[in-house]
Amino acid sequence: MPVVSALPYAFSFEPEKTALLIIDMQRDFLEPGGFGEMLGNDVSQLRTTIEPIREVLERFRQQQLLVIHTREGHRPDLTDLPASKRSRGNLSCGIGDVGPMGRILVRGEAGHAIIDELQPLPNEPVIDKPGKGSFYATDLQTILQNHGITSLIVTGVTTEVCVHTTVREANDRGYECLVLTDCVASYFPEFQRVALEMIAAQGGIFGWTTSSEALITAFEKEPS
Ligand code: TIU
Repeated sequence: MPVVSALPYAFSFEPEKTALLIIDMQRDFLEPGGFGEMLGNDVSQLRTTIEPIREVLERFRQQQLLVIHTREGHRPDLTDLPASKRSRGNLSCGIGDVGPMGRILVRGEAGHAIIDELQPLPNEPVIDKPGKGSFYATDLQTILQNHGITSLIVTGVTTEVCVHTTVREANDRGYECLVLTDCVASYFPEFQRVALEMIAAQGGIFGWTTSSEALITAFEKEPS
């Protein structure tokens, strides 16, 4: 069984019971003109995650392990968009409005798509989620159960929002989560640091953290 050097202590996992979760690597969060920028953020800060995620993704594909992508977004008729989420932020161009990459955070629009660098393969499930957590109002848990998954390698954006919400949801459902520190990013450096510390604090209250390099080293020592 691969063992990864991690915080708060070593993380052991059975590769065939482990899925790679890539959260919301969408143009709306990583490219100018999308939801992230409409919220006032410098979206270029998240792009450091692309290359390390691509390397981990390559390992999972080579070993034919389960890879799951998520996208945050809403139905074109916005019937799954709570009024509270739509009005939050008093944005002049908010969810459902037309921006430079099409309607903001709406399924099927250019901005909603996963970035070119991390395009899913046809055999990789894509979870469309209306909220920040990947379990809320989705079939993620059913898919994980059907594949016998007990551990998740967690990557994507943003660390303190959709990554944290998902890790908390997963932890309460009994999944062991390892968050890759260089494969998650925040628009706020301070939140990145603290959000990662919060996961591994108190003996791993939500899970474990480590680098993509440490995970790849563990795979190389003990390929599945
Ligand atoms: N705003 C922000 O940091 N994040 C989100 O709205 N969604 C995700 O984190 N995917």
